[in-house]
Amino acid sequence: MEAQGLTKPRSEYRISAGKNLENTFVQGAPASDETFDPIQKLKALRPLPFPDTPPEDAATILHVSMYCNKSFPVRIFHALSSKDGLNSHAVFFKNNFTNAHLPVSDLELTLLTSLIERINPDAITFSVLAPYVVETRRAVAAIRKVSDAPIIIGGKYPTIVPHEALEFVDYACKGEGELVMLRIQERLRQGQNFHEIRGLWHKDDEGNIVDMGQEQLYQELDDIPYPAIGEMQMHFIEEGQLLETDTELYDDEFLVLAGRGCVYVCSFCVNSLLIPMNRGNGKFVRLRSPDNVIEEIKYRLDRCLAPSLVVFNDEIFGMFEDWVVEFGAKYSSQIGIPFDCELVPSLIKENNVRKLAQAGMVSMHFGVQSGQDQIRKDIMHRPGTNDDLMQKSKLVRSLGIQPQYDIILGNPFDDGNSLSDALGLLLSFGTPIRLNTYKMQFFPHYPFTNMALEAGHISQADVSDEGIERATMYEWSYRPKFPAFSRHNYLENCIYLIPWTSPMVRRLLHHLHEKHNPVLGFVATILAMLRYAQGFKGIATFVWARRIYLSVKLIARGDFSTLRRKIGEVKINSRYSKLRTGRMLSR
Ligand code: B12
Ligand code: SF4
Repeated sequence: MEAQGLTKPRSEYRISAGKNLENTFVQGAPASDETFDPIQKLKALRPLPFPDTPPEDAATILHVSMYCNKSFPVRIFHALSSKDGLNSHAVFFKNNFTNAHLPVSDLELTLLTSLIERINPDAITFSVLAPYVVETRRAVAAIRKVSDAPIIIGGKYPTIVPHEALEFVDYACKGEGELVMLRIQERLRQGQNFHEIRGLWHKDDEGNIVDMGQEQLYQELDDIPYPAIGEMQMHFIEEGQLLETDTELYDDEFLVLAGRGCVYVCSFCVNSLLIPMNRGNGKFVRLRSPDNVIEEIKYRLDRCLAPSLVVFNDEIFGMFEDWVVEFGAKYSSQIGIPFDCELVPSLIKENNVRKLAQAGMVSMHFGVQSGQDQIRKDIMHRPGTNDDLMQKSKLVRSLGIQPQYDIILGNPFDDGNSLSDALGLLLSFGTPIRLNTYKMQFFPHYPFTNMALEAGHISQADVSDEGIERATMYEWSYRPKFPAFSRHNYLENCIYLIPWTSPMVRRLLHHLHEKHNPVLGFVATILAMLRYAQGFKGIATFVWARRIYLSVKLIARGDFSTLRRKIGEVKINSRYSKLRTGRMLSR
């Protein structure tokens, strides 16, 4: 570790966020005379349908999602508030387009504030992740000019630094929010403020921050309503327009969470903070029942126009055998479309994957993250060795599942040797290969960020709200480096090139894996830039050149059914391109 510029033992980088600020806040306590029971309420709301019309004379609540049309929390809260009899609206203020987010324009701010003037909400909530703090501040400042409604923020950003969020909003929710939201709704009905709610931080009359702790982790996930899809009063603002049609209806892939939580604490992931933060707060890993998940999928299938893939976004889908057996049987008999999921390679068990494959799983995210065991273990705090990864990859492919390997580049602890190992490992997985190349992000208080700061790889400016915004909005996926004569830089570009599997490119990559050659490294860099331009920039010439090439190949093979399918996909893609919901443009 010292060789990497790190002096402390591993566990010390994993401090829970805010620990160093202990005792600087006023300790608050939940209201002692509260008779309202949010758990009973949640259970009572569960069987209720989503109402068809807004209620008259009810309190109005507006939920704002920052940069995420798919936002699970905002869709869940819209369902929760509507079922609870409130006049609920959800605004999806901008979407997240990988590496190509669009900044908030003045016109879009006006669309938002005009909508708020029209709706005249009694409370406004925001769901915000760390990359969107700067734009959230702008939106809040604009809203303050047209509305006096209290503003409540939740999501990963305030969960980690609630005190910072209170610089610009009235209330900040630390942790999970369903029970908090039900209490807010009850207080709204009673015309009261939102002080003394467990999990909801605020300032007292002297301006001190009141630490309201965190709500328990809710265990019965089946009680929580499904995210609302295509329901009433959902508004979408993007590219200077306000749409009233839910973009999710047009997406051919839809995301589902069958559970919450993870068993690991990788240093670059939020779970390294959430797990210590939630000690003593209930089980962190929780699953919904298979029946409940299937019901949600049916609800979505009924609404979506051309669904073709279910994507389970859980961090550890398919880990428990009993669950997998029951889910597999029900999914294959009741749902006809394929699915994709994410499972940490160390948790892959042959039996489970076989059952999932039989149920319709066609691909699986497979986190490699680093090419060297020592970096993976000591710096990324992640389980698994290269040998283990090779075995698991073979197993998954032998069961007919396509692994989608994930690797993080831009890791400042990497060097030429570790990147060469990564290239070798990925080449050994063979072809065809799907690879997602992410760029390391430095989210505040994550152990990885603390390590990179201590080793001098990054500065505080990189961890500022603006620094995080820049990096995550425009460099979430790896962008090839140019020029790249150093072995370190061109090897990263070589890794980015792996999905191009023509024999010539493969030979080039194998050669560079073995030997340092800046000239061939330059050639690899140019190819990597072409791949980026074709995938992310969506440059029409590249996209169409590739389409024509594929069509000629399919015609030469006589594979007219695939050709027809691909043409259909292109038609749907272009028809709904404006409405598409922020996913990797490279697909
Ligand atoms: C599923 C997922 C996605 C999905 C859906 C995201 C979403 N907003 O729902 C997709 C694929 C679209 C996605 C995209 C992105 N993601 Co993502 N994603 C996740 C993942 C794996 C699970 C999150 C989730 O949906 N949980 C279930 C829901 C119900 O819980 P929740 O979001 O935590 O919300 C609860 C509380 O936070 C709270 N809450 C939330 N909002 C509010 C609002 C109020 C008013 C209240 C009271 C409470 C409250 O209550 C909710 C319910 O209990 C997390 C990892 C993790 N463990 O959280 C990463 C994670 C959230 N993603 C992350 C990132 C960076 C992104 C992207 C920026 C990537 C990119 N450049 O494209 C985008 C941004 C999208 C956005 N603007 O939200 C980071 C955020 C880092 C940070 N410190 O903020 C995470 C934490 C992963 C990580 N690297 O550590 N993501
Ligand atoms: S295994 Fe995945 S979800 Fe779990 S802590 Fe590591 S990166 Fe996060």
